[in-house]
Amino acid sequence: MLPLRADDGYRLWLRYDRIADDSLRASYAQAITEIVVPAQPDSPWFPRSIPTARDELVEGLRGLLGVDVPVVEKPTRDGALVLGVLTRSPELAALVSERDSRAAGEHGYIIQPVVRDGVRQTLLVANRDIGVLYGAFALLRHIQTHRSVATLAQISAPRIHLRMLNHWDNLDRFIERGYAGQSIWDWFNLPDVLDPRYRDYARANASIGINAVVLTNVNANASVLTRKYLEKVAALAGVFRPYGIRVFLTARFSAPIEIGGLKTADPLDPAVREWWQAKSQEIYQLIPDFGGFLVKANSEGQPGPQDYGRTHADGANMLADTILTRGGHVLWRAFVYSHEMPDDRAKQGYSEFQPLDGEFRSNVIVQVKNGAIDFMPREPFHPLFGAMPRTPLALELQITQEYLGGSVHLAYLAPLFEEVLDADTHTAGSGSTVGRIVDGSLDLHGISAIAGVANIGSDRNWTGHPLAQANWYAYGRLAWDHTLSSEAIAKEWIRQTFSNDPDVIQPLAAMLMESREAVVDYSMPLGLHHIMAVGHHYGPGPWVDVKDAGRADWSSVYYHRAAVDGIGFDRTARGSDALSQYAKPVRERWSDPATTPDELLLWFHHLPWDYRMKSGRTLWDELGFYYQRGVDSVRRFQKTWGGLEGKIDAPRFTHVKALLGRQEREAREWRDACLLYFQQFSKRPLPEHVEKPEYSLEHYMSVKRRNIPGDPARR
Ligand code: GCW
Repeated sequence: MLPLRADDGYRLWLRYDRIADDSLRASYAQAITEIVVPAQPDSPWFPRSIPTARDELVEGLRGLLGVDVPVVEKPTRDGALVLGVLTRSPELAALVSERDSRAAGEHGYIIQPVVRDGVRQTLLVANRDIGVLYGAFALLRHIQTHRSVATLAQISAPRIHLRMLNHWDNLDRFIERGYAGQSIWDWFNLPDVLDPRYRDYARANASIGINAVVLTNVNANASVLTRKYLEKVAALAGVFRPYGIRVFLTARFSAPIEIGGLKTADPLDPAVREWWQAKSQEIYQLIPDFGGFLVKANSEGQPGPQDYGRTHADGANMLADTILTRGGHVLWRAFVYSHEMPDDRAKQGYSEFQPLDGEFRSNVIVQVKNGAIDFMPREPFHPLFGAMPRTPLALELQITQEYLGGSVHLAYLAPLFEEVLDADTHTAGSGSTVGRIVDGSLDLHGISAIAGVANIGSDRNWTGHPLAQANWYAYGRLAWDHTLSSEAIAKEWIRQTFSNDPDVIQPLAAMLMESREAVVDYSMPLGLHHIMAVGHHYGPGPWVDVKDAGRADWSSVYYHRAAVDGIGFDRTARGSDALSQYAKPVRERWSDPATTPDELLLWFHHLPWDYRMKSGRTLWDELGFYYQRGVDSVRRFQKTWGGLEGKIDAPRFTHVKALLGRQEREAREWRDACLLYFQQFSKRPLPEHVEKPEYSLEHYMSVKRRNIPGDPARR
């Protein structure tokens, strides 16, 4: 066998390398002999989406099949692949049943074999142009993953309207919590120079159905709203448009003061309203399909309506009014908490937002993180889900691994995303899952949104860790259809990104599927949370206290509450009573340690060190068991990966191997540092099965990590 071609990862899952199996290649070549693009006027909403689909198919098939499939205007022979938009082609519409066309919805697609005038053809059609592009990518995926031509027929439609990426990118190209280089937005050279990466980024997103991107950090800089920057934004929007991607910006609430010269940013002040009105108009002149604003207000020092005694609804509605008639949306974040509040941080988002249900304009979406604290390796679902039925809620997930080892540690996040989407809130009876709340089907909302904080940067392979590309991919696939399984997505991704060889797919998928749980095990098992190093958040820091952190709710001791009597945060009625924010069946189940799942135990309960776990072990021994299990898992990943040598190209093989080596070392550090720290309180020997720590607690506590990527304080 020839050595595999080196791959630098730039092509992501869109590699389109030639299929080696001759008969398989021939079966596809026979199924698609020509691409038919009927002469049709361009769509004003998705200009050039059809030619883009055509080009993608021609390029993709050239790579996969090694043939140049001709493009024609009318079907001439068996195997014609006919592209078209049903609303503009009565002839094609007549071939598709009304039911199928409805099932494809506004942005989905239909791939359907037909025989017309004795010619065997495949329709690739949609109700809007963008659906044809999505269908083209689906067809290429079908071929890339070596699925049979017999199963080509499919109908698919996204369940959520706005499938967004949130970039936490600053105008100086620093990415907050970014671990894969600098921002890919080269603001200095925009709008004159359009880096080819912009198009490749748009292609990758369109291939998985992402249709909205917020270009800038939620810790916002008002400058992006100045004319000079808006022209740069417009240039990016122009590149993205054929790919069906709308651009959003973060709006700094104090912008009227900072760039508008006003004295106030009070949302009820007429001058402020006028300023935003004019600003929105200016934006729409430059970017007619501008998506809207994402706002972080009165959170972690950001300005907001509360600075003027107004509510979040006052602020959101004022902005929403300025873009309503243009079809724009305001995504208003519910990630708010204050250290001046004596209340449990986990309760504050709910307390502030739940009473505002029903007060938001129709084009406001409240964006809620998956959990009530902050993207921990595991959190119970946020209690706001299901608690604001009159308000569309967007689910905010974090693709970048702020608390899961940056782009050093392997953590395939689809199981985390799936766990949240499938969580049953019981707010409107059983089956009230987060997924059904977010997609709008439970409360019948006309608009729905999901957001993922991007892990994309200027690194050649986009995401730093070669396997972290899977998180971008899986996020997009779940945003399209949250009922897909994370394992199926992993396999699909592996087939496209590495190989269709079952000896690669099986072991690699198994390793991906276990990887997030491994990180939970060696860093924050059994519901422990927020015990990482302060500031950059990389590595263990269970000892971080208010002196180190500057405020209690940024410390670790606030969350784990380890003491001689036990460990864990009591959120029952005896403690902070955060459980009162959940629906009764959930509250009851989680109020009793005996019925709380082990994975969430210390999130909700403070328990003695010798508390008897379901396994029969004491809590202290169980903690040791989990920390050790996490380390063991990483060692198993190293073995699995080692077994793939020769089946994965050398550059990517070597890169991942090196990263796994480092992850194993750092998993041990997490285990040793945490167990030694907690042992001060448990005063019990380390359980037998746990390896002896390499260093003393003092050593781990003295480790200073500097210049960690993504740390805003580093700059
Ligand atoms: O997770 C925390 C991060 C901050 C981030 C904030 C937020 C953008 O540490 O860096 O700020 O959440 O989501 O607003």
